[in-house]
Amino acid sequence: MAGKGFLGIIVVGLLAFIGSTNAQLQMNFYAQSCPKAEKIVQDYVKEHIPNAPSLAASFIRMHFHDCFVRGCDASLLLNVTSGEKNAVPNQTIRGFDFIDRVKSLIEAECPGIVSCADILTLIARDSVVTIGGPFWKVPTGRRDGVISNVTEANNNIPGPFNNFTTLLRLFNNQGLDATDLVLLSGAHTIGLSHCPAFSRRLYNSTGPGGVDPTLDGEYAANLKANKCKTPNDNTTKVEMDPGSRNTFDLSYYTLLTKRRGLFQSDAALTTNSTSLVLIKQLLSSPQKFFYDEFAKSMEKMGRINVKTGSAGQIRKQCAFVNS
Ligand code: HEM
Ligand SMILES: *[C@@H]1O[C@H](CO)[C@@H](O)[C@H](O)[C@H]1NC(C)=O
Ligand SMILES: *[C@@H]1O[C@H](CO)[C@@H](O)[C@H](O)[C@H]1NC(C)=O
Ligand SMILES: *[C@@H]1O[C@H](CO)[C@@H](O)[C@H](O)[C@H]1NC(C)=O
Ligand SMILES: *[C@@H]1O[C@H](CO)[C@@H](O)[C@H](O)[C@H]1NC(C)=O
Ligand SMILES: *[C@@H]1O[C@H](CO)[C@@H](O)[C@H](O)[C@H]1NC(C)=O
Ligand SMILES: *[C@@H]1O[C@H](CO)[C@@H](O)[C@H](O)[C@H]1NC(C)=O
Ligand SMILES: CC(=O)N[C@H]1CO[C@H](CO)[C@@H](O)[C@@H]1O
Repeated sequence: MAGKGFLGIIVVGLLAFIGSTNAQLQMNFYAQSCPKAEKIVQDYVKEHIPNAPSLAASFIRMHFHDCFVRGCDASLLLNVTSGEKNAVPNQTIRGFDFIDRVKSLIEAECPGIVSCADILTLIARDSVVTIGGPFWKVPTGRRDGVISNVTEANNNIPGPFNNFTTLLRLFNNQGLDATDLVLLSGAHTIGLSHCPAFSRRLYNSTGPGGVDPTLDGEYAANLKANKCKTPNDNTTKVEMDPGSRNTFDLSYYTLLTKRRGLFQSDAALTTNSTSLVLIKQLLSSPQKFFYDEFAKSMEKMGRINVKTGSAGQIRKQCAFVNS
């Protein structure tokens, strides 16, 4: 009896250990508990993203912002006063309602099983695939966080004015390296920005006419004439990769080498010799090399500080912690 009890304690202890500290993400985590979950996400994305391809950019960016603050735990999705959504970098994020609709479909299939963190991660991957971009593996089993803090978002999410040293520090803080920095920045091959992210390079820098001398002059003049016509324009949308903003290609890196990276943070990637070597390697390799390396970095990003086992919770609604 005593022996059995002792064994029982060990087993329970072991299970608790596996459940809390040592649980890992795994492929198709919901295979038993909600076998249709991943298919529901995929079907919804495949049906709706072709009508709104620009959302793919918003979702991969959301996933990035989520992971950089308290890990990939859907904290970004919480509607709380002074939450991450209020952080400066979040102010232009779109698509929260799309995520809520996917969550509702999954809740109808199997309530309380699938985390918002996994749903966001899957939506980001599937929407990029739907626009013809790279595929990456999404192991699942993330659980949702309960805290969303605007200060933490502002401190951890890199900004468009950051130099290479700062970018690398912020990536290193998340366990990502310079290779990940260069590859993940490649996501700027899709999507849109707004003038405040770069207009100081056009109006308030050290070159003639206030133009940033590290920015191609012709490009700068064009942006001033046709896009950000005043220093305070905060509404005009500007593609980071003009001409192919819905195509996940290598042209972002081509632009970097032509001094046409839009943000100082993009241009910064050419200021470090190791980083520049990688950019050139990407450009001299088939696009498949970029896709394969991008996939590795995305999978790594998707594992940042994930909550698994019994940590966190499975939110019923992505915008609110369970009451
Ligand atoms: C390296 C540091 C990074 C900085 C400083 C940065 C900064 C920015 C800024 C300022 C914008 C424009 C926001 C606006 O004006 O509306 C933007 C957009 C975007 N970022 Fe980044 N970003 C970084 C890394 C990443 C990463 C790692 C990803 C994803 C893997 C990413 C994906 C995107 C996408 C797709 C958009 C376009 C969003 C849309 O069209 O709605 N960025 N980023
Ligand atoms: C959460 O807030 C966003 C905007 O900040 C809004 O679009 C969305 O409807 C809100 N979600 C819920 C469930 O209230
Ligand atoms: C948010 O995070 C900051 C920085 O870690 C901390 O000082 C602050 O107390 C937090 N705010 C809340 C409401 O927890
Ligand atoms: C990068 O930016 C940080 C913060 O603004 C600054 O302290 C540092 O001196 C800069 N580093 C370089 C090499 O310019
Ligand atoms: C121009 O840059 C300086 C220094 O960065 C700053 O103090 C000033 O407010 C900026 N002016 C405008 C119009 O953005
Ligand atoms: C954008 O600019 C307008 C006019 O200059 C200003 O009223 C508004 O507050 C600005 N919005 C933001 C978010 O800064
Ligand atoms: C360039 O980046 C590497 C990481 O790839 C880093 O170790 C090195 O210190 C950086 N060099 C400079 C001058 O920032
Ligand atoms: C999409 C979203 O939630 N955006 C919010 C970003 O933060 C501002 C406040 O700074 C809110 O007004 C936006 O609703």
